[in-house]
Amino acid sequence: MAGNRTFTMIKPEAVAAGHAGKIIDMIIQAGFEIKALKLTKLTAEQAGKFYEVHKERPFYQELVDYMSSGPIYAAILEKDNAVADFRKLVGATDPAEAEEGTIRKRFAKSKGENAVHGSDSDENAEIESNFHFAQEEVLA
Ligand code: IDP
Ligand code: MG
Repeated sequence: MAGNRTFTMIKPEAVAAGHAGKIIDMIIQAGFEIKALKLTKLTAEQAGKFYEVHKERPFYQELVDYMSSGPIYAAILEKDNAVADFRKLVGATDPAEAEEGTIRKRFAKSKGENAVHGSDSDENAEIESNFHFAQEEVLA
């Protein structure tokens, strides 16, 4: 992926609240190009696998229940320096600590229900993209 793509999900509470369109607009206005996009709903098993790295954390079960509680959007985004620039646009995990102008500052409800996911490395962006998308669903 050469460092120019990242993976995101618009999480269940943000979709349920009708914020998906506004969040996608913020992403596009920030200079990201959408290379793949789908509306889907994770099973508890899929959510558990996606967040397996957090298995030992105390909030793991809560996170799995939450992420499988309703529809999400999954997307692959392209931009120079995509992973770092998108984390900047997303803001801190806890919206109380997120900067003005970030997606989480504007839309997150809590540290758990925090509106969006953003990959934390090029390697994980690729793994997470492949988790959600088949090759033919992704633009070149
Ligand atoms: P990140 O999404 O900012 O990278 P991570 O530490 O990777 O944050 O945590 C993954 C997700 O787990 C968070 O986005 C959030 O939904 C949930 N989470 C993280 N910390 C807590 C917590 O203390 N309580 C409840 N949920 C949490
Ligand atoms: Mg993370």
